[in-house]
Amino acid sequence: MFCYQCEQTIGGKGCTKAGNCGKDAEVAALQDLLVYQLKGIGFLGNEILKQGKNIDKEISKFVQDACFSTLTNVNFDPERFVEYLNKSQKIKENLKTLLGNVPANAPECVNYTIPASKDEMLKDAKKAGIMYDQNLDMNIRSLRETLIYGLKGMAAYAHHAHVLGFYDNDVDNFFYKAFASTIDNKLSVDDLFNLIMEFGKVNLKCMELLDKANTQTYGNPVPTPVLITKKKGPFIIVSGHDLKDLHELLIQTEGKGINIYTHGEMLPAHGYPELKRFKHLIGNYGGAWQNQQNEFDNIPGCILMTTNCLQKPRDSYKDRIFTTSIVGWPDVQHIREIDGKKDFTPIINKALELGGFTEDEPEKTILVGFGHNTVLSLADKILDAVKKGQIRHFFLIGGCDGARPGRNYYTEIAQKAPKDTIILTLACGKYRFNKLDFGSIGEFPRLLDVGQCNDSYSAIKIAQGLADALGCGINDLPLSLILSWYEQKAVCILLTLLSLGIKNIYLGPTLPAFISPDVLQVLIDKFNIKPISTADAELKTILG
Ligand code: FS2
Ligand code: SF4
Repeated sequence: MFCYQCEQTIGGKGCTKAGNCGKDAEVAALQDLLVYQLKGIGFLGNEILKQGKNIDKEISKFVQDACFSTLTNVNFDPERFVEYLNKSQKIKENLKTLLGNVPANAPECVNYTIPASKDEMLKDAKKAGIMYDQNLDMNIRSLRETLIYGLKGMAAYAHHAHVLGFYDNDVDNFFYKAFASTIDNKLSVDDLFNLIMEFGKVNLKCMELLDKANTQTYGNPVPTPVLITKKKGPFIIVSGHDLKDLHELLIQTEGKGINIYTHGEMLPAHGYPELKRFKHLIGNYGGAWQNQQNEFDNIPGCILMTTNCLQKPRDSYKDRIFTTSIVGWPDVQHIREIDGKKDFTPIINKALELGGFTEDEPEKTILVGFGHNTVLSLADKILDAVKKGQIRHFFLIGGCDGARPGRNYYTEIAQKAPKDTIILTLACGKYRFNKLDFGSIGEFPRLLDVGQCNDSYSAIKIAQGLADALGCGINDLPLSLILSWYEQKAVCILLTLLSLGIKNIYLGPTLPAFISPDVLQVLIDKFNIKPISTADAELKTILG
């Protein structure tokens, strides 16, 4: 196997025997073959779109869900990948029929046929590996892989919008064009770079679509205190990013005496009016994803994983963790959607059987709910505070959390940011500091939780809104972006920020292994992107 798509890739170079994430060589091979199939589907879809024909939404949904399934910490179940691979072949055949004649010079993946058995699939997967073509120019490989990882992130956002009934043709169609481009040997380094910038803009549309889907379905998030301590009684912890799964579970558990806790990236759900009205959405449990094995150990309740980030479940809780949607782990109970409905009865019964926590802990809360609607409704007051010198600077400290020790940098920079600065945060990296007391500046809390990584659109909208009000560009705002990355959603967000011309981003804890030295130099030259150093040095550079 060879995989270098995430930040914890072994030795900062690539996972070759097994993934640090828990992905084994078999699943890695099946994922490679699935991406190979998506490239073939991309070629056919792109040719169909060039003919002016439409592609069925269900096919686009499959492309995006299959792509999402290969994102880090989502699906580790080989049998589910065999299902995706078999379905991908049917879709290829459908697209060939829709296209009519397949061009004679079509790449090999277009005419490849998935074999009948998993063993044969595993043999074929070798030619689908990232490093299979040893002669490929390293910059071309770097840009192709960057585009594919961006697509994996965008697939996650598109998936969440689709489940709420929101689609965008430009977003759906771009998947075909982009996958086709990754097998087009005519494209130069410059062509691929331009395509990646185009991708960034399309991803902005996708994030806007998801924002619309979430806020039109559940209302605009509002500032909300969230309990972070335990309450007596049976419970289910809901992790991942999918608001619809959480909503459905809240409906099915109402009146049953079960408390629902959010976990990880589900924390911002407490701010949505249509979710917070459920009284049994009781609080938030634990910290960021990489602590789950300790935090779920032997708990007297259940866990529902709606998306990434899943780690290998310990035996002590394997019987009480459930997956749904794209997520999977072999031998872990999976709740499927049947005829548009999910039946959560097995997890509900298990939570009642386990009995839950036996006593209440003394209460503590944190505050969430500072999406673009709330923050921009305060824009006049914020700008007034800036003009009066009460707010000197804004820091957006956001992105993924992870296990590397170097990530303490993010805690340190938040703690050392002077008292006349505001910290905006989003995604699971916030758990490094979101339980600390930062105080307030007048009526504004100094720490504003904008939402999930899926809400990066909100942060862009806030920055744009403040820039418009001040009559300047985003790069001229007293704002610094200090980002942490781990998986491929962070890749797509970074590409969107770059496509908007945003400069001087600090990125850590390490730089992606799939970015070649030449590509990195272009990013430095064009965007002045900087690897993080130390909190003290950064604060000195930023604040002077
Ligand atoms: Fe965090 Fe993990 Fe949100 Fe990422 S929960 S690192 O995949 O999606 O951010
Ligand atoms: Fe390694 Fe990350 Fe790939 Fe897992 S997803 S195999 S940790 S590079």
